[in-house]
Amino acid sequence: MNGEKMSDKRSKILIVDDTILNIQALSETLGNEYEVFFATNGKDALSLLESVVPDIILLDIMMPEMDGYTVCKKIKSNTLTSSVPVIFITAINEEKSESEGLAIGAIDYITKPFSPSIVQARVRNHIALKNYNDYLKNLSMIDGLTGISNRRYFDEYLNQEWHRAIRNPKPLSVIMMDIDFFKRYNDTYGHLAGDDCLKKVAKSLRCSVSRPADVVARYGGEEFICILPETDAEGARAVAITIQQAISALRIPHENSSVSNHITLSIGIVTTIPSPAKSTDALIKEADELLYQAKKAGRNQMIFGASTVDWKPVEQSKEIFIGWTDELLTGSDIIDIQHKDLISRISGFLNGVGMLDTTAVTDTINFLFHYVFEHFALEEKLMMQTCYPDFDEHLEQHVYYVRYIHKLKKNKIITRETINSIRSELLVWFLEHIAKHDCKMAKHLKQHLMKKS
Ligand code: GH3
Ligand code: MG
Ligand code: MG
Repeated sequence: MNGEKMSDKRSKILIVDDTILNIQALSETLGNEYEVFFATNGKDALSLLESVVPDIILLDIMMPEMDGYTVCKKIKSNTLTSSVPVIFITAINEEKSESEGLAIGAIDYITKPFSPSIVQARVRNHIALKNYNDYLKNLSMIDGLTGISNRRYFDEYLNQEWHRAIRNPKPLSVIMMDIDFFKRYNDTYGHLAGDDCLKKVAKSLRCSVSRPADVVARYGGEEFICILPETDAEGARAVAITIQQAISALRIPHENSSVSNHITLSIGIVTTIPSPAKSTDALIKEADELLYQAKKAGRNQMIFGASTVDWKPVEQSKEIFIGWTDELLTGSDIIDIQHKDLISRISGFLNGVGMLDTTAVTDTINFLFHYVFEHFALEEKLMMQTCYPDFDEHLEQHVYYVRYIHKLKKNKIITRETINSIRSELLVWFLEHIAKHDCKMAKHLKQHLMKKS
């Protein structure tokens, strides 16, 4: 668990104010005791928060473009920053403004001109309270027997890393593990020995993951789980092999195991690129199913997921067949025709890309992106005309893809990475989008037509 001791380092404060003089005055008041960060507008503050999570935020209300209330709402709705206390520090000395500020999640409200000693005291109290809350939260997130993170912590951490990966697309891997024939172990050596074995396994797992962001947790009785953020299938495979070797090296005798004379694990591994169309529940379910397959196939082995993305450079990979299947039919002719056409063009392009020169590749990609935008526009028009109730949700997905494409297009030179991205992220997302969201939309369109006729 990433729990730093409370007194190890200076607490961090973020000051957000459009008046430099205010920032200066607050920095002088607090700079000795804390590490101070600042931003002069809401947008900069939010982008700073993507890399630094402070212990407290002092937030002005009246700022051009984005006011303090909006900034506060965004901070509170982001899982990475929702627990950071926000204090409004403002010239608006009105009851209504204060109660609104507190209602959207601020912990305190200080009016300007402020008294330095009162600001110091309030900030100190709120940080102490936050540290204590964090401490209690950490306690409730550690497994009592093994001392590693528990399932609660894992669920929260997975959720956090999942959303981080959606904002900044990167693969994420999960390894699910279960001790083989552990009931027999208890029956043979007793429950206390069983507990001791679980502790040894947990310690060994913890030593097998090396990156600071990797987390190992006890998921249930003799079941463990590991999350590897920013890790592709190759990386996850390497970690799983290290784990299996480490457990084997423990040489914990298990004379009644049918697969070995010492303790072994069965393992399920999934790698995915998180997107709004997918869910953490589905990811865990898949890992669990793979683990079950490993058990069925004889235990003491690892099985990888089918959705595991092939992350190798395009030149090394086999021909990819991404064809149309009738499962993708939405029931709306015009949309189906475009989907079929798009998929066949993208698939044809990806398979033939090795034979094209740079200009042809660039032209084709630009054409395809343009086609996708046109197609989205058509869907959006149909949804609007028919008052589709889930329009917002659908539009959000389109916006996500459009942003992603714009990001790809920013690189003027098409690289192998761009092609890989299209192949392993964008296309996979499109197929999921069609299967889930477009089919739902088409159903609505059909009902709408029937009502009209
Ligand atoms: P499989 O290879 O199919 O996983 O078989 P298994 O025996 O490991 O699985 P099963 O689910 O049948 O049994 C799990 C056992 O793990 C039963 C339970 O007594 C034991 N167990 C679960 N939690 C603890 C614990 O905290 N301490 C001890 N000593 N044993 C535990
Ligand atoms: Mg078991
Ligand atoms: Mg769509």
